[in-house]
Amino acid sequence: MFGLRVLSVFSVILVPIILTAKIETDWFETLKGERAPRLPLLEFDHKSYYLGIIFKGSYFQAEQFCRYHGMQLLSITSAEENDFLGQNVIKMGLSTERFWTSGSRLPDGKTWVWMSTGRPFSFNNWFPGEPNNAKEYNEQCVETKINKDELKWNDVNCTRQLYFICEISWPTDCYKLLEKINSTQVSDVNLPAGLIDVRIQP
Ligand code: GN1
Ligand code: CA
Repeated sequence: MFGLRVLSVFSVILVPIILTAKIETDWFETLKGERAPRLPLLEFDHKSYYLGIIFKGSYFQAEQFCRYHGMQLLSITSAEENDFLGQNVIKMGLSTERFWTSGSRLPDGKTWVWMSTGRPFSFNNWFPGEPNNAKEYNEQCVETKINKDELKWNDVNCTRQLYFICEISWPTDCYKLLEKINSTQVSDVNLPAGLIDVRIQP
């Protein structure tokens, strides 16, 4: 009888606690980088980027590599972001190289969208005369390359072998929380009820 009661206390109270702790640990591990990429990353706004020069591959192989590392192929949504990436490509001595973005018109054959987010282009920086589906090469994917110190975009056939840029967007809540924690002064911290403040008062 006593054993049964202990068992029911265990299952009703302890199991949910243990499960919750496990879920929270998993979430924290993910945030900390357990599943997040272990590649050298660039940071801008609420995104991190991997400028991939490990191998050249098709648009699909580039996307596969990014996904494998918990990221996605690049999307560029502002002139500031385009400039930031361009400056880093130049800094890394890769100005003559071409990189895949996630830009594509594969879904309907005509609308340029970022496959990483599903959004149509809100900003663009095409080379003059692009996109041109040159020589009917079935150019459905977007590469980017430095021209006059900035990244310009061009449509090319998705099977071309190029380097690529992966990205990961940090969820706004997460990002705001990290920002809040980072900017919190120890002297501003109020302890919740039940905790004893042991700080030496000035
Ligand atoms: C041409 O010269 P290049 O390779 O950067 C073409 C592009 C095509 C690309 C296909 C002005 O670019 O539109 O997508 O070849 N540029 C022009 O290989 O025609
Ligand atoms: Ca083109």
